[in-house]
Amino acid sequence: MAHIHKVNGQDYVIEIFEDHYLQGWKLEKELLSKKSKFQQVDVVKTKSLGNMLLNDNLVMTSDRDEFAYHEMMAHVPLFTHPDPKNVLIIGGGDGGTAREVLRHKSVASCVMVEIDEVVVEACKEFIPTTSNELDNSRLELLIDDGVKYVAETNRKFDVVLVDSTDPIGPGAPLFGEEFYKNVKRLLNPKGVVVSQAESGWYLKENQQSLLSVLKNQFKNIGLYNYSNITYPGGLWSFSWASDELHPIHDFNERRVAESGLDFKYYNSKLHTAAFCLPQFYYNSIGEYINI
Ligand code: SPD
Repeated sequence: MAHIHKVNGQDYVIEIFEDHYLQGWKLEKELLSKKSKFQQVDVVKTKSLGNMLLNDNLVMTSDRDEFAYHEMMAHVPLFTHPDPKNVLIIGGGDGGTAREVLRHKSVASCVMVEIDEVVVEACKEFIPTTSNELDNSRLELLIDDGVKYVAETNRKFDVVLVDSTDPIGPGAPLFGEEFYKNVKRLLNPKGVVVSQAESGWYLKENQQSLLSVLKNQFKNIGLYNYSNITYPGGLWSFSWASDELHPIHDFNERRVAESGLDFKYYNSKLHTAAFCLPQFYYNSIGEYINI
């Protein structure tokens, strides 16, 4: 069951974050509540943000602002890599990241490894905004453990996107050393891995730990930010790690215009600007990054 709280006679779906912060949205309807093998999965309809997916009572995506996260996760690496053909998504069961990846014509194949089938089915039924490309013929959707997949596969990828939950439950190993050693092994020489990297407002220790893991494996390390409504603190981050590719020096903004794609959040100016961080970020994670 989602956490529902009554205020002034109205029901709100709430997220209690790390025992010290609570945020909520006026509830219109509970659409699904299911305990999977891995986590509690809920979909609710809210008044202001449309349908919303929560895993273990933490908001994962909402109709209203999902585009910001998924566009920034996919297009920054895909417009930097000179010719991204093979993409791997770890997690991403709502389908939003795959949807954005598949808009790139160069992408011949996208493998997505999601551990929880209940999340995929829930989004297919109730969140078509994100899940509408999950049946695309260029997408190979595997219901499997991403940690195991990267340890065992011999396939090679140009871009790996780690679209994980928070580092608790099934998401925890996706922030660890072993996982990234394997990711590095399956990247092509110009390969890049972009990961959801939590927030510098409330979760700086998570960012420090993820970036120190990446710094042990890769040469070019960076963090870039975007703003959203649903995640605690509003300002959220992605990490960048690659041995060869630099997200600013290797970015050719003409490719964005030439792609003919239109966006709701991403654009070529933001691509570069997103890597400029507030000073408190540099104070916290400056020692791990060189972009
Ligand atoms: N605190 C929420 C962080 C969740 C990040 N991943 C969301 C998945 C969206 N595709």
